[in-house]
Order: sequence, then structure tokens, then C-alpha cells
Amino acid sequence: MEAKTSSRKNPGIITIERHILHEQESFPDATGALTQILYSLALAGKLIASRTTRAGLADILGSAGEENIQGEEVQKLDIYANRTIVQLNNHTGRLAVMASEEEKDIIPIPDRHPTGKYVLLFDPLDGSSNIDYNVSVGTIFAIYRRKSASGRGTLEDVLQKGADVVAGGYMVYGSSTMLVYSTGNGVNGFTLDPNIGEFLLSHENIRLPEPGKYYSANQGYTKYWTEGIQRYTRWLQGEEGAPRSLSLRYIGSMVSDIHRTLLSGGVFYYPSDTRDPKKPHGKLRLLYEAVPMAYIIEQAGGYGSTGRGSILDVQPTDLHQRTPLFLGNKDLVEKAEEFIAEYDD
Ligand code: AHM
Ligand code: MG
Repeated sequence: MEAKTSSRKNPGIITIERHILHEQESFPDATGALTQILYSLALAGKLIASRTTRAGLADILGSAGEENIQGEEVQKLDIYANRTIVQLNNHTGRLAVMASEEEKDIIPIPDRHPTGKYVLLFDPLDGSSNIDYNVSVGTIFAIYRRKSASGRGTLEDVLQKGADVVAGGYMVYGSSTMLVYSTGNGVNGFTLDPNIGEFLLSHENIRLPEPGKYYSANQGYTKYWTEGIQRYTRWLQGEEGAPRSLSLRYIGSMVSDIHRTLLSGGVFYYPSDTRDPKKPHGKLRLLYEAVPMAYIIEQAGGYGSTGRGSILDVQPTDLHQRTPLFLGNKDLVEKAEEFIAEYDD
């Protein structure tokens, strides 16, 4: 029988709590604060998962802004996910400040609560427009050390390069709920066992398989793409002198598209296009989507690029700035950079 890959082997029962505590041991100065933030994100994931699996029932039980049968106000799922993460983290004394894709400004820690040394950035429910079609959605997060010395955190604490991420990952609410995270020591995946309410280690030390299997992009926008991106896409399809062709998969829900890319190998890209000349930077947000996912992909042996250099080297200047994004196996992402350099620059 063929041996299973390391990312699939069953290592016995390891809960996420045990795993995070074990990771903490490799940081001798650790106070446990990072461990607790990760643990509260896992709890947020369980709460959000229990709502997303009931998403279709909103029509029966009441829609956003209305009261449901029990007289409770029904929240839109992305608002619920945002509040859940904020409320689980704003009183703990572990964070200096937060920022969310759902909120225009930074999220300060309320004056009545103490502050801490970390900064949390998150997209509470990415792909939420897909919920109506029963497509998997996800939560994305990245944690940094604060830059300011003390007190309430500032914008400067939030606008940090991806190269300074201390921990990052995502939860995907799919046929099962998974949490995938890294603290800079490789990538591990946990599957929620709904019977016991625990995330259990199911994908140990995930590495992108070689060669990558699928390419993933919204080809409906091909006519808006630059020549370099159009030629790159044809190269992935086996033209332009390519040695082989890849299959196409595109869900349109970033967490799911990248989760598949992580496990199967391949490349996901959302390039800039000419649809809106005022926004030549693509759709995806640097801080909440691109950086955390690039961090995970790189921790698993891949590469994350803007098409012109590493995503993790970009110095953010705006909370909600967008970026072109190429993520996946190194050779496939570097090939995109080559096409862009040759035909677009
Ligand atoms: P959102 O943050 O509004 O949910 O949008 C982000 C989503 C990603 O999950 C996905 O990769 C992308 O939008 C899909 O965009 P498109 O429909 O243009 O292909
Ligand atoms: Mg999003």
C-alpha cells in the first residue's frame, strides 16, 4: 500500500490546546498570552461554525435586523462573526489593538480593560456573499507584536509588514470545520469534532505537494487582465511553451480556494485588472486576506507574491489597501512574476 503523506497521517488524539501549549515551549520567554489569543480564536471558530451551519434557517427564523421566533434580533453572519471575535478578545489584557475587514477604523481596547503586547487583525467571515449558495466560507487572522511602547495601540501597531507576523491562520467552515495555523514553525491543521466540540490535529506539518495540481483564478475577468496575466494563464493551461497543464478549480471563496491549494499544491491568483481604473490593485485586502494567507503558504514551503515581489515585504500604508495576489507552489508563483516582468513592466 502507498504510504500516506505527512500532512495526512493520523498522529493520535492531539487537541488544539495541547498543540498550542507545545508550540509555546519553543519560545522560552513566552508568557502564555499568544497561546490564549489562539485559543480564543479557536473558540470564536466554534461559535461562528455553529451559526454558519444554520445559515439557511435565517429565512425561517428571521433575517438581519428582524426578530426571530424566540424574539431575539437576528444578526447578519458577518456582523455576528466580527462581534464574536472582538468580544472574546477585547477584555483579556493580551491585545493592544485590533483591526477587522468589517470595520473602517482600528478597534481600540475599551478604556475599562487593560492592554497587552499583541495586535490582532482579522477578516471575520471571508466570502460571506457565498453563504446564500451553501458554499464554504472562512475566518482569517494574523497576530503581531505591538510597536508602540504601552497604552492603547495605534494605527502604527496595525500597519506592519507581513514579515513581522508572529502567528497566523484561518478557519474554514466547510463539510467540516477546520482551523489551520502557524506560529512560524510549520503549518498544522485541526478538524472540529462536533461530537466533543474539540479541534483535533488532523493534518500535521502540512507542506504544499509538488508538483502543484490546480490553478485557481476568476477567468471571467480574462479580458480585463494584462497581457502578462493572460499569457501566464495560457502557460498554466499548457501553452506558451509550458511543460504540462494544470486543472482549473475556482470556488470564489478565498479561504476554500487557498485551503485546497495548500493541500493539493497549485496556484491561486487574484491579479489587478482594468475593470475599475481607480482601483488598479485587485480586490483582496493586504492586511486581512493576503498577508495571513501568504504567511501560511510560505510556512508550508510555498510563496506569496504581488506579482512583483513578496507580499510579506509590502509596507502597508492604509488599513484597507488592496493588493494583487499570487499564492502557491514557489515555481508556479515565480513563473507569474516572470510573465509580468516580461510583458507588463
Ligand atoms: P469579501 O471579503 O467581500 O468576502 O470578498 C472576498 C472574496 C474572496 O473570498 C474571494 O477570493 C473573492 O472575493 C472572489 O471575488 P470574485 O467574485 O471577484 O471572483
Ligand atoms: Mg474578505
